[in-house]
Amino acid sequence: MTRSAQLATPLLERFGVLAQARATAADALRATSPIDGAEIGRVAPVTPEQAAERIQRARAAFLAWRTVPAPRRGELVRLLGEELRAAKDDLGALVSIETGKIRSEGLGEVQEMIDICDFAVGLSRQLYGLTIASERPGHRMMESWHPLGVVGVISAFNFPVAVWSWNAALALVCGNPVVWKPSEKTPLTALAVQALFERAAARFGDAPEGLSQLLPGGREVGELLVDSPEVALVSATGSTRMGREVGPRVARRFGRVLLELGGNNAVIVAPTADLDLAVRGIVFAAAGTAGQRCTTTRRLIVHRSLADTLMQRLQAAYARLPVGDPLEDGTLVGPLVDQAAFDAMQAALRAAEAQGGQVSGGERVLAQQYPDAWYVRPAIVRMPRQTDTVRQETFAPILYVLEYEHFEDAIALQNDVPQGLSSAIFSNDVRETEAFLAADGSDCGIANVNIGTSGAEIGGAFGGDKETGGGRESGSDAWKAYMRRATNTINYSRELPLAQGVRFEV
Ligand code: UN1
Repeated sequence: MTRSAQLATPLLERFGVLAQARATAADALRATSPIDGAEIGRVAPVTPEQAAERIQRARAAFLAWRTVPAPRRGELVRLLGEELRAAKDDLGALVSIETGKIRSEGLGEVQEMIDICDFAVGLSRQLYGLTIASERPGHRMMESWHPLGVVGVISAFNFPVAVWSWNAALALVCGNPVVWKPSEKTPLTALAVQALFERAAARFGDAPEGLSQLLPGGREVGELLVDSPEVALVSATGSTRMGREVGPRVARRFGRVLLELGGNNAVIVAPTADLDLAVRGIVFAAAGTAGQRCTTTRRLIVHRSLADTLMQRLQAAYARLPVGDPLEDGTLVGPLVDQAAFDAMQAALRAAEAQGGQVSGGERVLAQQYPDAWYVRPAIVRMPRQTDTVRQETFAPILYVLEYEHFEDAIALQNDVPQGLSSAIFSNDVRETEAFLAADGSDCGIANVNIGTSGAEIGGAFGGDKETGGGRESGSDAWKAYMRRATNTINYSRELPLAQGVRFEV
């Protein structure tokens, strides 16, 4: 048995999913660890019939769950949070093994799940509607928020479990069951999370059967979820290409979508920036998670006067970055998820070079030790301008560096990409930072000052506009996407005045 399989096996055993992770079917999904490329499990995909049946089961659960008082629904999410706390080390380790994240980021992902559970428990007592002044005497208006229906979740490999939790914790307190199609690259962490959910449901006692359903499988399974009229909301995280297909398909049946697609996140470094902060913020956001977050910093827009100094400092920091086994203490950059990710990175670097870029780093490392895994030195590429390649999202640690002279040009460059997820400015000039945050500043769903683009907390709404898809998950009032709104007008008078002064008397 390889090392990654050796480490994964006892974890799967503790979650009680080892048998499910040892499927023998010819079409089983193969989970491999990016750490060494070795197989760590096989999971049987659902057949179309099973998928339809699980969606039906969720639908049946909805009919019961929607009438359970929201604070009681919150109790189930509280128990889920407890299970996650108890399993944090094991689940964090499994996330690291299945995705190649460093230990601290695997644990951080589970912490993010715990945080959203806590948030959702509080929210379960705060699903407020408004009362609204009526124009008619003896009338009152209000709005009520009701459970929506089955929520379908399609998640990506890079946050294999946190994305489910942002959706599931809110959906559950909002009165909705969840049907989850995890990335086919990460079926094992999905099995583990489903097992934790079932433990929480068993402790809860009278939760309707089928509140959380797992649909392991490939694209066809995702399509079933997208096309099912029983699925009221499809929350999909992944590439813009995927979103372009999912959005219209769900719209065709008048379903609701929540899309979390690509990002092409930039950091602006202005002349007054605290460079120590900027260097730390940029290195974590650009090279951390091996560049495989949707919030990863992919572009650096630096004032001309600082460009050489900042480049030197970044290059020195990059040279010290420990790349290697993500389970080892001290490693900061783990592997890319697979060879396809490596090939895409190399293709982007060659294209950037052809467009005038000066590349440093980006080469494969540790190939002798791990012939089937894909470790790279994070790359910095100084670009003469924002070319086609820079405007695309490549899911790898490539930081393109662009220079600016006037502040307005920095904002224009920042916004001149198709994506609109996250952005940041390092500056101590309040005029600049406020301009960056203003209506005609950054056009992203996330705009930060003096911190990097990645690592958002769950308390805010998470998501972005343009090709990022427009969805918002997690904190603030993102819960509203998971409920349907009813406007109620109540007449407590003995008259029947019509709105807008219309007269209609027989
Ligand atoms: C993602 O990469 O899909 O802000 C989500 C962050 C994390 C979430 C990333 N909280 O980087």
